[in-house]
Amino acid sequence: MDRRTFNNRACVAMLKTDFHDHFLFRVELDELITLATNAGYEVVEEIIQTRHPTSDLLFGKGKVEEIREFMKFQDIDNLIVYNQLSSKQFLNLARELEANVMDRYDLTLEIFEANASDILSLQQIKLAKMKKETPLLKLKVSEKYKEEHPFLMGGGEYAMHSTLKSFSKRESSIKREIDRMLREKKMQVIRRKKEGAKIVNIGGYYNSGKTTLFNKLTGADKPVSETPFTTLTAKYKKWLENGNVLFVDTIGFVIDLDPRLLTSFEINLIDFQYADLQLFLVSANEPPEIVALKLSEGLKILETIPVQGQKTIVVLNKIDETDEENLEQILDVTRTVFDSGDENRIIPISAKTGKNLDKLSKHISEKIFLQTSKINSPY
Ligand SMILES: Nc1nc2c(ncn2[C@@H]2O[C@H](COP(=O)(O)OP(=O)(O)OP(=O)(O)O)[C@@H](O)[C@H]2O)c(=O)[nH]1
Ligand SMILES: [Mg+2]
Repeated sequence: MDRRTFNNRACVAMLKTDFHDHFLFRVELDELITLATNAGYEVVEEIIQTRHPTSDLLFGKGKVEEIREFMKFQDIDNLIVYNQLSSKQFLNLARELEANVMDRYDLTLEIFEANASDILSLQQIKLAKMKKETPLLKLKVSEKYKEEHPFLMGGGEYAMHSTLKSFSKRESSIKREIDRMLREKKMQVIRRKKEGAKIVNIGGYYNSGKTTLFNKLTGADKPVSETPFTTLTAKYKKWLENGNVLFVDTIGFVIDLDPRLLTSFEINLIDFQYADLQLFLVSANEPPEIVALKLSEGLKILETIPVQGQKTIVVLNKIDETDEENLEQILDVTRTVFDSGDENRIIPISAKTGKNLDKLSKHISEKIFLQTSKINSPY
């Protein structure tokens, strides 16, 4: 479709395939709305259809017609879809609606792009976008080919093919550059570890206060904000209490994390893989069922990263914004979800006020140095 300018009014839409889901979809859709709003969209309407997906449009044909009418009438230019769209679905929806269509992955990349400042993040975003565009281009080429010249290729198709070729060339050169940076980063981390440094990774949901905690523990002054994905690039800094320990502040997780994000941002996994200890942050100023969901999903993601059996401490942050009763319930659900058999691996804190940071520090020390002495000890 032509590249006209779009306004910032948006519909968010979800195809709900689980007929019995009365809770999760709401959390997921709310998170999508938060992300969209933070990306600068004015979310005007949400549309949910419960059915099996269609291969052409994801939603049913009638529903798409309804969405089209609504968007036209309300002067809405953007459709943000929760579900992952295939190239075919994306192209068909964009044509049917004559609108800017994106899925959650595109939206996340858009936010990443707005926040990225370093070369590596920008290269990773560029590559992720190219990977996404290649199948679309291919689809367009094959459609045009079938439609116009069943036997011969016309000039337009040659142009498309040459675009594809130069696209894949650029893709490979960016990939090589990223690989080089990846190797460099790995070597740097390995060198630090050889020199005796212990690494503590601060992971968890976006906006859970990872950077606030990192700043408190290391004396750093990294930017902190309510905007999702404020932190895209990890930073290593010495612990104020013990210079042999390095903390890493990493990129945030989202619920139902798109696996493509994990592979595209491979460099971020290094911080998890080489850490001696994982701190996993979840905001405790939310209802217990949300905390439970975020925690179980987050721990599942951690399991997909081939970390080398390090210990995890679950840090329930922002307790200055929760009352005692809510915190008790949160502790209960956390114990159920994170059944480590060790009470000291669940620590409620406030990174902002500093509450319980001494307790957290004590357990960090114990966990890192105890682990090491066990490994070194012949007994
Ligand atoms: N009330 C309260 N707010 C906090 C606390 N810790 C962090 N915040 C606030 O939560 C927001 C997000 O904090 P960040 O430290 O940027 O969170 P993050 O996890 O690094 O976020 P991303 O980098 O976007 O993934 C900011 O507005 C902080 O001021 C806390 O203990 N209590
Ligand atoms: Mg951050």
